[in-house]
Amino acid sequence: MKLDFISIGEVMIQLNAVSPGPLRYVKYFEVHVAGSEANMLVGLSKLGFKTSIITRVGDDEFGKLVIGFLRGEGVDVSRVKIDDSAPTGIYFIQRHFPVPGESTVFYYRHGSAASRLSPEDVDEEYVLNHRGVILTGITPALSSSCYAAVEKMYRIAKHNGLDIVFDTNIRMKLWRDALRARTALTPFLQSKIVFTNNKDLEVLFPGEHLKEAISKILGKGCEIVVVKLGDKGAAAYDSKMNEYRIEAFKTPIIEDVIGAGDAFNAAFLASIYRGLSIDQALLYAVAAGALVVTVRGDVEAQPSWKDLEVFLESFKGGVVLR
Ligand code: KDG
Repeated sequence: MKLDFISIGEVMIQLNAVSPGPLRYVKYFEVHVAGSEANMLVGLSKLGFKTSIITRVGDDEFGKLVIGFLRGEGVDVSRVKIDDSAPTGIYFIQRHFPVPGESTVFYYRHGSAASRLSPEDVDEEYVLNHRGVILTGITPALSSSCYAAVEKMYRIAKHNGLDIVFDTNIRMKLWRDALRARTALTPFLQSKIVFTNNKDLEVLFPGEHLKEAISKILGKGCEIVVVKLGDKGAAAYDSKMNEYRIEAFKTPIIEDVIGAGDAFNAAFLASIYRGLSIDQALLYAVAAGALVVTVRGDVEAQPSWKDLEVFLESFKGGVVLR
């Protein structure tokens, strides 16, 4: 029996500021395990899918935490390598400053174990044991060997008819240069489902109208493009360029918005692979995103199907929208 989804990427220790404001005044940090690809896999696992990750962690306490945490969330960690010559990456989150309601990430991941991922870590036979691969624009930015590893996974999936899901996830703090990001990531747009946002589309298709950019991605053979609009909700486009829109739920608490996009992706994918419509998938996706912003940490508030139903029920009789 095939597993459902596999991904490749860095899983880090997230040190989330317990109090809002500039980090230099923060006295306490809360420890979480996070990373966009792992977040999506955990989200899918909570929704009943079988997931696996390819990554590297350091031979340190944080590496042990990452492995134990992912295993506990049901992600297969048999392809996580322990590297004794580089540490597990960490990053900090500053909350509600300088923009209330927003969070800022500060990476301490240069030279980390995961930045040494390489094509040797991508075991073809193991990848082929899955139905789909999930890739993001983060891992290719970490190093040239990471780029080559992602490229290998993409090629294996393409040649063997696995579904490819790609989130553009452009982190300019990692790429530094828009042209570098555009050149590196454009080939991955030939995926079955592409998640993106307006900022990333501007990097990938500079100066082009949003709809033109989307139709170019669909023209590459992509079946669904999803544009995440943060607190404005999301829009999706199918291969005939039909548009589906949803507004975001207004949550009474915003602790930390980081990770909401990954929870959104997981719920959207889980719904599509369960055979639900794009409209229904968008509804579950914004619900999952809304839940994640209510807590610190990217994955702790990711929902099960039951949680999604309870959440939606609480909005019945008039969906409260932003
Ligand atoms: O999507 C959330 C991620 O951005 C966060 O957990 C950190 O993976 C991360 C990254 O590379 O920015």
